Amino acid sequence: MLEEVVKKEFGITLSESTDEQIYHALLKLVQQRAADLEFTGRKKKLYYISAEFLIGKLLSNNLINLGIYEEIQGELKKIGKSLAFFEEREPEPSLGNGGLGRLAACFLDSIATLGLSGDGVGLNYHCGLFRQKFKNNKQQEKPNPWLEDDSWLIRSDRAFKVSFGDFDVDATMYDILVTGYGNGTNRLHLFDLDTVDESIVKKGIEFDKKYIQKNLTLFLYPDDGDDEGRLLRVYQQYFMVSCGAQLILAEAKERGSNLHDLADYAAIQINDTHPSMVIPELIRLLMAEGIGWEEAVQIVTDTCAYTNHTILAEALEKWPMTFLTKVAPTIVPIIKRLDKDIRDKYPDEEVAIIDRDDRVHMARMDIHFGHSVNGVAYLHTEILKNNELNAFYQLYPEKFNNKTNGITFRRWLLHCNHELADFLTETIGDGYKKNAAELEKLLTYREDDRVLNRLLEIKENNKHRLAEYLKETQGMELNEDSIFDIQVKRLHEYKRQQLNALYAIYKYNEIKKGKKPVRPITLIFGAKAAPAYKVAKDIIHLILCLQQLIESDPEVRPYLHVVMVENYNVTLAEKVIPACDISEQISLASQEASGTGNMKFMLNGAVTLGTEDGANVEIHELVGNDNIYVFGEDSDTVIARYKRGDYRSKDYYDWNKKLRKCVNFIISKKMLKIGSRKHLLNLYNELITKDWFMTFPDFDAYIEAKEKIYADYEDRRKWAQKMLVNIAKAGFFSSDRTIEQYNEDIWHL
Ligand code: 26V
Repeated sequence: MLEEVVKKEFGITLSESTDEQIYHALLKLVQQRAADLEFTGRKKKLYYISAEFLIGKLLSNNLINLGIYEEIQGELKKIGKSLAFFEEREPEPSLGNGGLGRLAACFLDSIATLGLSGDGVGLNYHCGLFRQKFKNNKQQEKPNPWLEDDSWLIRSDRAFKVSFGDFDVDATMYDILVTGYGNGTNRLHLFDLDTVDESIVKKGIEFDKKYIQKNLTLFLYPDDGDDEGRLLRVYQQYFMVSCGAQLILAEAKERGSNLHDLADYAAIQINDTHPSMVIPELIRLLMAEGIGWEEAVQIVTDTCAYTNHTILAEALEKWPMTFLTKVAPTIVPIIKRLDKDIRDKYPDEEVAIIDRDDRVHMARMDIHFGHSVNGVAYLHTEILKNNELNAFYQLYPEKFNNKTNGITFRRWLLHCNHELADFLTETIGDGYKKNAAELEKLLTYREDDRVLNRLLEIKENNKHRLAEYLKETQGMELNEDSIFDIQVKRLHEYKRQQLNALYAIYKYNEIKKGKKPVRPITLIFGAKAAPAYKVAKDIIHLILCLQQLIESDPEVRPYLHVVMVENYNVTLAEKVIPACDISEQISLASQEASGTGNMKFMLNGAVTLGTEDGANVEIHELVGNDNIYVFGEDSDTVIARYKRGDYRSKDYYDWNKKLRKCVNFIISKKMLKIGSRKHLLNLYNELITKDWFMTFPDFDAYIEAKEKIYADYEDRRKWAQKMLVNIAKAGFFSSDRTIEQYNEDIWHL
């Protein structure tokens, strides 16, 4: 198959080809095959508009989806090459920060797999999320360019003009083909400017934020640290939605729409508030086509739907009107008129679009002028309805619905865990690949020692693979006989990596006292902190200092190992997740909207140690009490305490000696010898004076839960049964299920 491509492209045989020629041929082959399978002739199309698509590497997934993985592997083997070599060579497009972006990528896979016509709409960042380096136990950020001459991007001939306040730009649209598993192909449209200039990057990831023509799509959005960065984000957002809206209208017309009937031709899913300006932009464009105000507003409302991904107040975007006036003056009168309409109808200040400080509340605009509002897990949607968005729920109960997140099993099982996938196929047939609910067939093997032993063996093999990989790439020495207890996700206080770090301190002290664990424990962390998020960086510092301390302590090191992997990204996740014994999902109850890592771990046979938060609640319900370890205060307790506003971490610190000892350790002599006084002291003070995400109240329960799960791990047969139940029950978390529900309830494709 590849043989023909190199012949056509280079006029040579495969064995004569260089690695670069083979890589080029692989991309070409996939793109030709995928293009042949494009969905055409459909009336209605979904546009999933999102500032982030954390797609990860695409080669293997595309080969799997196109059903040619084995064949290509064989063809390469014949000439003495491995597919793995080319997988490693492919740069990762890290076009997202975390969960929200990765979800968008899983959704694109499922949309195509289900045979639905739906495209992604986003931005072509030249540098994805920064590459993380550790130096002196601190995080450093480096640019992460991913574009090469040979890449998945295809330059399209669509071009759009976008008018900002002070100048116009000409946008170019690039496409990435999105293959479905055994089905057709959609597209991910990424907009860009030809004038973007990678040479303006200075030290680290700093760059001149003023010169929009040169920097607009240079980076995945920079953090909210300064006003210039925030303004650039608004430029990015308006650029994305203006291009997107023009594309949507042009394509709808091409499919036969007269725009009055736009909602019969297009569904737009707004992924969090980053694309919210698409609402006023579409209204503007429809009015420019001669449609009146009221009708234009109704058309847009019927077409758009909004997904909320977080209840964290700082993530609910509110843009100063001054920003919008500078960036997108043509939509300002529209936003003002929408605000006036709402104020005339509902006198409640809480639901107004523009507040008294002249800030535009993007989520409020989405809820009023979209027909659907969804949360991303059962608990999250309930919290939105009853708390955060209650005023809106009162107005529009019919708009609110839940869509529990999911993950694509193609990437998170078939691709990342070949051995498990093959064993499942041998055991229950391969129906589960298309219909994830069939994983439940595994339950009949609950008492089958051969199956249970094989699950343990596969886990061991995956631990071995991870150990080899980390040794080779990061110089780490993992003990493969230890328990792999893993917490990988963005660094955020609400996710409470600091709680896990306090446990490491606790265990360290116990071992020092002579209380050695039955089996060695390896606590694995992986996390990037937003560059301007100080406390998050202090927590990374703490973990890295603990790593160094324990590494150099021969008394403790044989029993406890703390490792923080560098530059945790999708590619690393694909190696870490299959190797996990214990999946740490320990966010403060009520704060993690859903989580999707929890689902990936479960599917790969890890057992969850978690709070009753996000989708953990649903995991708990599915696997039952015997197959998950749940601890900590519940969301009602936490929400009530936030409402009362009477949490004082110092009280817990004063009362709880065990806790106090661990917290004090952060600024102990041993630690200050290794780490920075400033950062460790900051973190210590943060915890005893604020601890906004309430780690202290859950401390004792967490330690108890950890000890219990480690003890239970020793009954290997029972543990294997827990693994089996987790895998068997993971079917619900296939993003195919999630997408079917979006389509059924919201999109109606
Ligand atoms: C906020 C910000 C603010 C600073 C600049 C960068 C930035 C980027 C993204 C966001 C919004 C983050 C929202 C988010 O990722 N939510 C996650 O969504 C997942 C998919 O629904 C869900 O599983 C996670 O629980 C939720 O935290």
